[in-house]
Amino acid sequence: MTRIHDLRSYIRLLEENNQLANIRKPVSLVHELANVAAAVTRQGRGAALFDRPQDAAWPVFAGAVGSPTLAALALECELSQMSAVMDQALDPARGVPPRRVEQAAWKANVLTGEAVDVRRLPIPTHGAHDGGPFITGGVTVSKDPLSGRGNLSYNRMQVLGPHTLGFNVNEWRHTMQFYKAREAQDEPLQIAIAIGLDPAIMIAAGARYDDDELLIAGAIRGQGVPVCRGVTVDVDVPAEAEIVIEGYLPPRRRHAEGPLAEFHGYYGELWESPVFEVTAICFRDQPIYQTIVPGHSEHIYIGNVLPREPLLMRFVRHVSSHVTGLHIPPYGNGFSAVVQIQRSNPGEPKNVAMAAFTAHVNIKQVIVVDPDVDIYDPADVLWAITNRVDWSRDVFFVPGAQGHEMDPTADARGVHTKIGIDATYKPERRQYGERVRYPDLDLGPYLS
Ligand SMILES: Cc1cc2nc3c(=O)[nH]c(=O)nc-3n(C[C@H](O)[C@H](O)[C@H](O)COP(=O)(O)O)c2cc1C
Ligand SMILES: [Mn+2]
Repeated sequence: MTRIHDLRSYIRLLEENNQLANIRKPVSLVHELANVAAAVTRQGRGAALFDRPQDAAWPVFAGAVGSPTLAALALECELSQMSAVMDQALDPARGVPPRRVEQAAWKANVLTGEAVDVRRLPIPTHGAHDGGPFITGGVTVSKDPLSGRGNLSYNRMQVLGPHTLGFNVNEWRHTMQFYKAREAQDEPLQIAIAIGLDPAIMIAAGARYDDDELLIAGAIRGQGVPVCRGVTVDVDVPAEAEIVIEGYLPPRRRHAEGPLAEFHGYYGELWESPVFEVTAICFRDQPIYQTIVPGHSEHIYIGNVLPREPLLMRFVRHVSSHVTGLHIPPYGNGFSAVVQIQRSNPGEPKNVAMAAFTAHVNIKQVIVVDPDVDIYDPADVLWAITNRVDWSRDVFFVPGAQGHEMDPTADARGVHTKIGIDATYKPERRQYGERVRYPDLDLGPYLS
C-alpha cells in the first residue's frame, strides 16, 4: 500500500528515512536558497525544506527527486528496481487514469481579480546568471483542445508582472501543439500550474508520453490521482497540490524570457515565449512552495534520467540478454549512460554501447562495465575506465551522428561524435583475479 499521496506525506517519509535537511535559518530567495538546496543534494543529505526564507510568507521545499536514493524513496522501491518500476509505469497498457473529485485541498484559499499577485509567492532566483525569479518546479496541467485528454509538462516561467509570467515551451512539446491549435482559432489556451506535489506526479510530468501523464503517476501509486476542476479554468488539477496558479496563454503574444540555468550545465538563451496571464492563485492552508534548482541534478533526474533509463534498457536488452544494470548518471546531463553486463563475449560490450546510442538521440557517451562495478558511484566507474580500458582497442567513435541541438559539443543542428567505451575486464588479455575490497562499516561503535 502506498504511503505517499501528496507532498506532505512524502516529506514525512523523507524525515523518517533521514533524507530531509530542515533549514531553519532564514535564507535569501535570491541565489542563497538555490545554493543551499544544491549543496544539500550534492552532499547526499536528501531534500531541503526551508522553514521560512527571507521575505517569504511560506516555506519552500527543494530537491524532491535529486538523487537515486530519493527517486527510489519516491517510487517506493529498491534502487536496483527503479528502472523496472519506471518501465512498468511508462507502459501505456498499465496506465491508471485520474479520478474526478468535487473537493480539492487547494480550494481552501482562492485569490482572483485584483488580489492576484504572483510576486507574493516565494519564487526563488536560482542561478547566478538567471534573468530573475522563475517558477521551475511547477507542473503545467492542460488539455488537448481536439481530443480533450489531459497533459502534464514542465515549463519555466519568469515573473514579468503581478499577473504575467513568461512561459517557455519548445516547438515539439504537446503543450505547444495545444497552444498552436488554439492560436489558429485566435483563442487562448487555458492552463493551470500545480505546485507542491506527490513526487510520482513530478516524475510523470517529465516523461514524453502519448496519453495524459497523470496515468503514469496513477500507475506508480497503483491508484488514480484525484483531480478537481479549476476555479477559473476548465482543467482538472491534482486535488492535493499545495498551490495552483490558473490562467491562459493568449494567442499571438510573445515576450522575451530568460536566461535560466539549463540541463547541460550552462545558462540558456533569451527566448521569445508565450505569456501566461494569471486568473487565480489558490492554495492549501499553510501551503508549501516547491522548487527545482535548474541546471542541477533534480532537473536532469526528472527530465533525462528516470523516463529514459527504461527506454535504453529495452534497447540494450534486445541486443544482449547479459545486461545486469543501466544508469543515466545525472552528472552526465542525460548525455551519458553506464551499462553493466555479465560479458560473455569480447565483442558484446561494443554492440551494447551502440544499442544505447540509438535508443535516445541525447545519448552520446556509453560506458560498459562489469557487475562488480557500482554504476551509481562515479568513482567506481572511473576506476573501471582507468584499470580496464586500453584506449586504442576498447573505444570507438561514431562521427557525424545526431545528438541534441543544445549539446555544447554539437553543431547548431546537434551533429557530433558519439563514443563507446568498453570498460569491462578482459581476462583473455591478462589475469588479475580479485579486486581489493574493504567493506564499508558503520563507524559508530568504533568512534564512541
Ligand atoms: C525541471 C524541468 C524543466 C523543464 N523546462 C522546460 C521548459 O522551460 N520548456 C520546455 O519546452 N520544456 C521544458 N522541460 C521539458 C518538458 O517539460 C518535458 O519534456 C515534458 O515531457 C514535455 O511534455 P509535453 O510534450 O507533454 O508538453 C523541462 C523539464 C524539466 C524536468
Ligand atoms: Mn505530453
